[in-house]
Amino acid sequence: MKFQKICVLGLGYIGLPTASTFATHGVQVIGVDVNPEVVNTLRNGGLHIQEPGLRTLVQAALRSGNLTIQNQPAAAEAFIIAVPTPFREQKRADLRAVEAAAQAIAPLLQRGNLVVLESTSPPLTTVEKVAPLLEMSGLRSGEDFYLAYVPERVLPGSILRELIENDRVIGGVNRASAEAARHLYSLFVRGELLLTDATTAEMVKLMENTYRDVNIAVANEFARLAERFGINVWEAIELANRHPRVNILHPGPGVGGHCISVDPWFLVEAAPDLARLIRTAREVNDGQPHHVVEFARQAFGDLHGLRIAALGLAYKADVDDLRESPAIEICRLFQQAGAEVLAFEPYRQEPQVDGIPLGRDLNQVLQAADLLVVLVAHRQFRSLSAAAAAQLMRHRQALDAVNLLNRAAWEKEGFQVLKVGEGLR
Ligand code: SAJ
Repeated sequence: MKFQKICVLGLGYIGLPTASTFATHGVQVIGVDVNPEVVNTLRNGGLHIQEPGLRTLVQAALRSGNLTIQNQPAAAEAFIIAVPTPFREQKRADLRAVEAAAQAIAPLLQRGNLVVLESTSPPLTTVEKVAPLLEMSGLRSGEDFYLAYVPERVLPGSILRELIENDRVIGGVNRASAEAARHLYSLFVRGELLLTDATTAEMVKLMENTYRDVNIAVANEFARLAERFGINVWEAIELANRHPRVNILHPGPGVGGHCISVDPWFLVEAAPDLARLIRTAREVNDGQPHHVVEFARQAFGDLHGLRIAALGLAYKADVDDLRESPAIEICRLFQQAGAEVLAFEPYRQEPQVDGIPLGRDLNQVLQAADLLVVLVAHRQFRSLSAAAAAQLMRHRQALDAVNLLNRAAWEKEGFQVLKVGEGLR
């Protein structure tokens, strides 16, 4: 089976790198996005998202003439659906974009085509939701056309490398579909291609992110316990991780992003009577921003009127993505408590984000602040000097949610330093 022309629906963090990588491997790719701004930006040589190496890759794909950007899908030998699956009210999966993509493909579908769903989806979405929509074409999935679920597993910040190197799980609605999808991904994936059925592949994806969420939740709970017992959780984790079968993750301000903070809910929604630990872990991680603000209140007293310099709004270090960011929630909670927040996010230039004003640079944000709050461990913040901050700030108080500040260096400059996971002194 040869794939010379494919159509990728959704040009976000997954679809755009995937479309561009196929294009730079000699495949003709129609990249589709329903957002006209995204289409215009890409057509004019711009990028609407940031990811290391992505600009060079997209430019190479466009220059090769293999990648074209459109707002509607067109006939192709394979279709890849890489649209978002956020959640709606009550933490229920919002499959409207997946359904719309399948509906848009159905009239274009021809015998022998392959359709792949990559978007993270609740169990049974491929066979119960996507297949029937595609079959409106009059063609039968697995017989007249191939259908597979192939989850993406790339880590934001390392997407381009992981896209090629990671093993891929290929879930076909039948064996022939899995084989067809294997052919497609073998065009550029150097990791192993592991074949299974579509529902298992959906479950695998959800299990991976749920596993990480539950492990972060236990780390956050350990941090709270350490705070109560007056010990340093970071040291305790390092020591516990010297055990050959223990690998505790990092506590922090909470869990954000469009994956780990969302996906476990798909399992809770599908089987609330069974997914009890999963729900609790979600609640622990969702509660972490409140916990951090309460911790600050205990240490620094009334937050009303406090001028806060907040470092970082992204959902994690060294990315520009703000989706579900716990840093944003913490800033909002500080605002609700009457504090005046000015944030610095090196990856964003807009004057404000969700009602949180952004400063132009570190100095402006630190100027006359009463409390420095480190919310994201961006590379740019690692060289932050305690002496320089001490010069600029009105009061020498710091709250570190990501274990970035060197306590001794900051205390030497007269700072009162509060760290998530370390008991009050
Ligand atoms: N976090 C912690 N402590 C840790 C690790 C992470 O608090 O020890 C926080 C981060 O700060 C962030 C959130 O968790 O707010 C998620 O970050 P992450 O780096 O763990 O994961 P994502 O969401 O960027 O990417 C995940 C990855 N999944 C797994 O590692 C199992 C990635 O491989 C997936 O492809 C991606 O979700 C996805 O698209 O589903």
